[in-house]
Amino acid sequence: MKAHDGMYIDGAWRPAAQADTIEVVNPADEQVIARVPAGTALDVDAAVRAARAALPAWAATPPAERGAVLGALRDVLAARADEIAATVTAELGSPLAFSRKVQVGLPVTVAGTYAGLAASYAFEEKVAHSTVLHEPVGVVAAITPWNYPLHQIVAKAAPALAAGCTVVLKPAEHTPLTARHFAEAADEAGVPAGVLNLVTGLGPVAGQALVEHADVDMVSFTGSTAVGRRIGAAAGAAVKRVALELGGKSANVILPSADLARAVNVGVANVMSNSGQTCSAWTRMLVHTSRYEEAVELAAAAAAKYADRIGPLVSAGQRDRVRGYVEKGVAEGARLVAGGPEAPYERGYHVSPTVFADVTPEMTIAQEEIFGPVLSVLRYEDEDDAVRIANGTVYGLAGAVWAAEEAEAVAFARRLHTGQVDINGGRFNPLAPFGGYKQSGVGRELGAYGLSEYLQTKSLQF
Ligand code: TXE
Repeated sequence: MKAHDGMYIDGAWRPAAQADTIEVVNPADEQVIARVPAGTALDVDAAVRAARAALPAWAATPPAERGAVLGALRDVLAARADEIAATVTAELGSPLAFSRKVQVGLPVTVAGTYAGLAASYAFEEKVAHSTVLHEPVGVVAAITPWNYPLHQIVAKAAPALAAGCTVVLKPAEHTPLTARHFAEAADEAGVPAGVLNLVTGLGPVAGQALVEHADVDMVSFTGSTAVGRRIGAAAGAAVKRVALELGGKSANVILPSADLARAVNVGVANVMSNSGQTCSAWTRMLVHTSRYEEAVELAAAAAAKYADRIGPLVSAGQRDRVRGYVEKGVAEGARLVAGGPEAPYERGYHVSPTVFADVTPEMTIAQEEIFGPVLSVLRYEDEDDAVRIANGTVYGLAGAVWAAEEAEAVAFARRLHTGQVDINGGRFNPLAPFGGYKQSGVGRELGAYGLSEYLQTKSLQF
């Protein structure tokens, strides 16, 4: 499939109002692979008008019919999985097998869950002598990042469409080509004109215009905490619904009874996956002092195996930012046991898989989101100490606990201030809620929880 040029507004591909473009760069070889329109407030306004005009009919479409359209969308995405995966690899840099299995495979699954949920969700309930209606919030602005370009779009657009909302999507400037595939798939699947619109452009221009548009009812954003804070403030001032999926600094807590080798190996794999560009990555490994050195050795050996398996980071800016953190870790006295700030290859935005030992909780690399293949290993003295360290950041997105007995791990997980905890490795569940405590965000994605974000509640009193 060759996705169309331009922007997708009101069911048609059209040029932007102004001629400016954004370069899309392949991060593996630093070559420009495409140019997409740099949308402005004019394009945003056209897209919001289309979404508003399409809203009444889509909101009134029986939920099972909306589910059927989402099912068709899932099927088109699945049929085009190879082409979309190649596009993700070209603009993000993730290895092709990972793009196919995770970057595309995961959102195909998620789209399928919303095909089912649209049909089964209780949009109308009886509560004693009242009837409660769950109605679509309205026109949704979906602003997405580049790290899982298709998943981030599907995790917003699919529940919004299932709920009966219409959507204006503004994808990250690094990965607009994957977003075009999504819009084309929606078109082919029979999503009616205006129900899903795509505007490409820069965050502070197109993104901001969308957030500030008076006719947008809700903003759903995934990205940095800094931008999320601004979007939350703007939405608050306009009393708009907002959902925010922001950064993380998740702890992987290995209790003394755990299978250490397994916990360390899975933990390292988790951090290196997608070159560390995952908001829920377990970037802090917490190990009891009695097994600390053993864990550090295992982690360093495990990380070295990823040296030629991970892709580059998405951009020169992200690479420089991650290298800056690695340099800061060294400067603040952490012990480098794998990788380091030097570039492993001449071309491409690569960073070596890196492991730091002797990391203390107050160090910058233990507090701030790095968003690269960098693991910090911290030691704890007892369980209370582990809880204090694990909860001792501004974030609360995810985490992991390992113990010989599940019950021991679950008891510990109850003490974590975080939206998701994997017990002894965990397994992805597309129906389970995903989202943050504290500054990791507001609201939840996935499953019925994700759908309910896009609904508002009316009660009929009899
Ligand atoms: O994010 P931005 P960036 C974190 C991660 C990373 C850092 C910076 O730590 O290193 O953020 O990445 C749009 N109004 N995460 O700079 O800028 C932008 O166009 C409206 C965590 O890429 O937040 C893009 O579509 N929109 C994360 C989206 O916001 C604006 C995933 C995200 O970009 C805007 C990505 C504005 N003023 C980065 N400014 C996660 N939670 O998964 C930017 N945008």
